This record gives sequence, structure tokens and C-alpha cells, in this order.
Amino acid sequence: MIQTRQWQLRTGRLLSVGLLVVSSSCHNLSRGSSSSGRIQVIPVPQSLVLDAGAPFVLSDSTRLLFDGGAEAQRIAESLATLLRPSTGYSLPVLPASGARASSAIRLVLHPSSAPATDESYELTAAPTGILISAPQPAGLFRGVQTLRQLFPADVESHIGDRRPTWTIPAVTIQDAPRFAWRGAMLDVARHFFPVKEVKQFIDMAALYKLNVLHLHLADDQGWRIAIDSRPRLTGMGSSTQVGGGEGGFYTQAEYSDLVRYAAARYITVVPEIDMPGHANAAFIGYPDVSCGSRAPASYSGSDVGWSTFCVDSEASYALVDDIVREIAALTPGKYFHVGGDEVTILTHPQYVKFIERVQDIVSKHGKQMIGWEEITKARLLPTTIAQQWKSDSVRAALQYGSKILLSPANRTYLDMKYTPATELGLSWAGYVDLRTAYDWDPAMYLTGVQEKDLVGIEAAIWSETVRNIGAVSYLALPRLPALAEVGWSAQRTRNWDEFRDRLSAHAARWNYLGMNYYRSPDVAW
Ligand code: TNX
Repeated sequence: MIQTRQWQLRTGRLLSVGLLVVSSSCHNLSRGSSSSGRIQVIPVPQSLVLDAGAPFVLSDSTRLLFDGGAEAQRIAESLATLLRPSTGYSLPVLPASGARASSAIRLVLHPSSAPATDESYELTAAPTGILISAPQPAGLFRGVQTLRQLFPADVESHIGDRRPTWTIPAVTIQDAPRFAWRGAMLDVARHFFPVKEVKQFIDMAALYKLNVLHLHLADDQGWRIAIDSRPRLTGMGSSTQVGGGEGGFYTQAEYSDLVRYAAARYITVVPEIDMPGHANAAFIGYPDVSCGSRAPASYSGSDVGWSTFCVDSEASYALVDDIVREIAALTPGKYFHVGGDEVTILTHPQYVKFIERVQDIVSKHGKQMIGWEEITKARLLPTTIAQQWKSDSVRAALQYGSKILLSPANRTYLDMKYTPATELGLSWAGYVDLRTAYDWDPAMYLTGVQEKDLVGIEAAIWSETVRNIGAVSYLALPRLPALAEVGWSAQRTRNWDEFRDRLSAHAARWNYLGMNYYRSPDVAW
């Protein structure tokens, strides 16, 4: 069969070479030529060296061995949960100490001597087994996602007792993320997405090593999380969405369930309550805090910029305090996102006063503030993060020692149409085709903003036109994997032609996972 092999040169450049390799163990299980045993991992690892030896062969005698306590065990169990339904093998999960196995996948937590991040890992494949080792559980989990992609796409199936002979070429992978923050934002306010659908979105993010789920939990159209001390937020503010319809909200138990589901995949949930603008849904139940030009009533349109908290009213800050306190208590992550975008009806001093007060409230409840780039008008704490989306105004964050998260709409907004013909989505920032999402370097995006100033990048799906997970998926695939690689992989390892070649194998996975996707004409699917 034909395999494409990649060698990493000492310079770090990836070389792709198609060559004929006779492999007796490659069965006819792969679907189509594109997934036939080639290494098509996304995001591309920092270093991948193919060894000369024989491949690893998964079989009924393979055992999953863990070394590193309960979390390593849990990650091993999650690998077993992936492999058992697609193979029919028993794949027992056992502590490594004392276990004997002629064929093993070992997951080992151990402190690293090399400088490493929480998400670094090493993976080696040899005839006797696979070893994934990492200094932290997050790295083990990321390494397992690489292993998942080294298996054929059929690994995503639940076909049962197929008892395949899957091989993984002898390889050594050393990997670590370029950026600490690789996020995906989902707007659950313009349209509400039930817990089950958000979990599907988390699954998609986890496969591509993203580590932040930013939930846009409130906007003019809907309030989507229960606040016990302020029951009218959801009681009156959650019952519609763009275009009308039911809306909805998460109970605190449901939100906590999402937080746990994400955490099990080493994804941090960042909750956003957009304020002082984009807050009409809060004013329906609490009209005393509204200074909007319209009387508070439910809103199912898509205009922006018309609602605002009353910045001179103490009642506003009391409400914000209750909201931040309750959400902070439910959120183990370090961050609380306050929005802060598109406020057109406050004066500059009014806006600044509000953001600085809210920054204090967020700190008081033990979180670091994040806000859209407009917050750089205020005096920021060095721990605050400014999220760029439309201009270079975010550079003002640097004077406070604050870091920048890049979400340029013309690269990372997945609610932008792919082309003029895309049915879903908007186009105010232009069309974002696959290459536009992939082919850029965050460190070069803004003059005067260097790599060290960035925490990372985040993709965003605003949901004015997006009604369900099928639509989310269509907009996210294949651009989300492209952005995942922009955020994870070193710039020197990235190459557009090579990326779209690797990507072609992923559609077979998405089909098994029931994930809708756009057949970008740039890819030979
Ligand atoms: C701009 S991005 C917005 C959102 C919209 C989005 C639509 C940002 C901070 N504000 O309110 O939903 O454009 O693409």
C-alpha cells in the first residue's frame, strides 16, 4: 500500500514524502486512500520522527497500563472507552506496576527534566507497545488524542466486534503547545444550546487539543444561567432567542455538569456575562438597573449597542456582584469574562467607571477579568486579559502589563460565511474560508504585539444565524481544526498544503461522530 511518511529534519521543517511501503498488517479497514495508514495528526506535533523498526500492532492481548494514580487511570479508561466499541477487544486497564504484557499501551505521569508545559507529552510507538508520558495529566490526555488520530478513522466507530489489525508505525513524537490558551467560544445567548449539544461541541474541541470553552451566557436576547439570588434573570430573561422561539437556560447543576465534562477533557470553562451593553435580558426582571433607551422588554432581533446598565446606580453593582459571586463559585477556572463590547450609549468616563468597578468585583471573587478589546479604555490590572476582535485598539492593554487574547474576526470568527454562497452565517468581517482561518501567524497579526504579549487565540461562534449543533458543526468543521493548529503548533511546523492533505482524512472521523462539516473545495475529501 502507499503511505506518505513525514520526517522532521533537524531544522524542524517537515518533509512529506510519498513512498511505497509493503505492510502486511494494513488491513482493508481504512475508508478510502486518504486514511490509509498515513500520519495525519492535527494539530501537527512539534516533532515527529519515524523510526526504522516494525510497527505496533493493536490486538486482543493489548493491555492499557497506567502509572500515576487516579487521573492517569481515568485517562486510560477513557482510551479504553474509545477502543473497545470499535475493536471488540477487552483491553483491560491495569496499574503498570507488576503488570506483564507482551503488548501494552502505557500511560505514565512523571516529572519532566526538560522545560515543559502542563500539556506537553511524549509518545513513542514500537512493536512491544505505545508509551505516552507526560509531566501532568493534561499532557497525558493530549497525548491520547494524538494516539486516537494515529489509529485509522474507524477508531471512532461503534461497529463492535470487528477485531481489526490496526498498526501504528514506529515513531517518536515530542509535543507541546505554542500557546497556553486555545479557545472556542460558543454564543448560547442568541440561540440557546442544550447541555447535550454543548457537550458535542466540547468533544470536537477536545479532539483537536483546545483547552478553553468560552460560553457567552447572556446577551440582549437571553439570560442563560440560573442565579439563585436573582431568580428573575432566568425567570423573565431566558424565554426567547433571535427570531423568537423557546430560548432556555442552564440550571446551576447543568452548568456544573458542563464544567466537569470539560474539565475531564482538560478544558477550562470561561463564563461570559456581557456588560454594560448586550444586557437587555437582565433588565426585563431587574428594570431598575437599566439605562437603555428602550423600555426593557424581551428582544428577539439582532441589533447591537442599544442596551446598557445604569453606571451611576449602586443597584447595578449589587446585581453584578451577585452574578459574579455565584458564577465564580461554580467555576473552577481562573477567569471571568465581562464582555464590555459595543457600548454606544455611554460616555467614555461612564464606560471606564463601570469596567473598573466590575474589575474590582471580579477580583474580589477571586477571578481574573477578561473582556473584549474595548475594555482597554479602562485602567486594567496586569492579570486582566483583553480579547482582540476587530482592531488594534487592544494594544493599549500592554501599557498595563495585561496580556492579549487574539480573536480577529476576519480569521477566527466561525460565524462568518465561508463564501458568499454559504447559507448560514454573517459576513461583516468578510468571508473566512479554510485557508484564511489557517494561513496566518498570531505573532505577526498586530504590529507592536509580539508572541510574548499573547496568551493565545480563540475561535468564536456567534449564534444569530446558528440554531443547533448541526449548524455549529458545519461552521466549525473544518475551520476549528485549522485554528487549533494555529494555536498549538509551532509556526515552523505549519504548512497550508501539508495541512489540507492531513485534514482530508478527518472527514471519515466526523462522519462516524455524526458531525456535520463543510466540504471545503481546498481539500480532497
Ligand atoms: C460582534 S464580537 C459582536 C457580537 C456579534 C458578532 C457577530 C463582539 C465582541 N461583538 O455581539 O454577535 O459580532 O459576528
